[in-house]
Amino acid sequence: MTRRAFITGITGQDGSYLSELLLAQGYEVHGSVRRTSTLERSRLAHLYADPTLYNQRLFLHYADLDDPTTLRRVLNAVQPQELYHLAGQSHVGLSFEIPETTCEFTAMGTLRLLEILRDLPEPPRFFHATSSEIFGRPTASPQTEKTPLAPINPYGCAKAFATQMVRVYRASHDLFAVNGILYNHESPRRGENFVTRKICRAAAAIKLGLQEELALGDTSAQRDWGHARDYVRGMWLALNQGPPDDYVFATGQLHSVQQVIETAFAAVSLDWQHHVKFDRHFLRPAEPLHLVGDASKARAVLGWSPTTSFQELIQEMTQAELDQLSQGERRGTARPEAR
Ligand code: F7E
Repeated sequence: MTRRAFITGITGQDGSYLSELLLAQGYEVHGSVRRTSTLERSRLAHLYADPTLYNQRLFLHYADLDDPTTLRRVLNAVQPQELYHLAGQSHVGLSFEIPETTCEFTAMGTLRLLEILRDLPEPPRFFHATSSEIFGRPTASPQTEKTPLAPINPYGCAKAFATQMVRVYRASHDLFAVNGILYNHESPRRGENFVTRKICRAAAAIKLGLQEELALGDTSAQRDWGHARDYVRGMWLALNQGPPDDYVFATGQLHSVQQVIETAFAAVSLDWQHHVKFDRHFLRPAEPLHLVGDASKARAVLGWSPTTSFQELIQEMTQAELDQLSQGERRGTARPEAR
C-alpha cells in the first residue's frame, strides 16, 4: 500500500529535501501552502515540473496554521499516515520584532494541529520540528533530550511551548508524537537572511564583482551547524524506526560565524578582511550560548548520524551561490544582496 505523508512548511528548505526523500521511497506526498499573492515555491520547482510527480504523487493544498477549519478539512480528506510539522516563523532575530506572529504560528499553530490530530479517527504519526533555541543559555553542554528548557527569545519561547505540548499530547492522548530537537541545519536552499547563506552568497557575489562588502552582526556567535539533508533523514527515521519520543539532531561541533566567513571567503580565494564590516543593526537583544547538541540517543535508537562536515557544508553552499549568480549574470538577472 502506498504510504501518504503530509508536510506543513513543504515549500521551505527542509520541506523540499523531505519531499525528495519521501518521493524517492515511493510515498504520496501532500503539503500545505499559504494562499498569498506571491508564489514562493522555487525550492519545489524541480519536483512539480516533473509530470510524473506533480498531482500524481505530489499534491499541494491551500491551508494554514491560523485557519484550523481548512487544515482539519484537508487532513480529513488526505488521511496521511505520517505528518511532518515544519511550518512556522523561524527567524530568531525577526521574532523580537514580531513576537505575536511568531507565537501565533509557532506555538498556537502547533497546538491547533495537535487538537485536530486528536479528533482524527486514525491520527497520523506526528513529527514536530523543534529547535535548540528551546535551551537558550543552558547550564550543561552539550545538551540532550533531558536538558531543561530555558529559552531567551520569543522564537525559543514559542518552540518551548510547542515542544512541551507535544510531550503532553503524547503522554495524555496516546498520540505517536515526536519532538525532533534540531540544531542549525543549512544548505544551498537556506533562506537568504540566515547567516550561513548570507555569508556564502556575499562571498560569491563579491568574487563576481556584484557586491563590494558584507555587513554582519555578532561574528563571535557560535552554533552547531549541519547539513539539512541529514536532518530530514533524521525526521523520517524518527517516525519509522523508533518509539514516539524526543530526539536531538546535531553534529556535536561548535563553530563561530567568523569561521563561516573565513571558510566561505577562502573557497573563492578572497581575503575576508577587505570586505566584511560590522553593522549593529544585525545584533540581537540576547544571544544564546553554547548551543551544541548530543545526538547519542538518535544514533543509538535510530541509527542516525550526520554525514557532512562544517567545511564541506560551507564550501558546497558557496559553490552553489557561485553557480547560481554566474548563471543569473549571464541572463542579466543576478540579485546578490541578502541583508
Ligand atoms: O543566526 C549571528 C546571529 O539567523 C546564527 C533558525 O533556523 O537555527 C536558526 O536560528 C548566528 C546568530 O540562525 C548576522 O546573531 C551575526 O548568533 O543564521 P541565524 P539562528 O538564530 O541560530 C535555530 C536552531 C532555529 O531553530 C532557527 O529557526 O549568527 N549573526 N550576523 C547573524 N545572523 C543573521 N541572520 N544575520 C546577520 O547578519
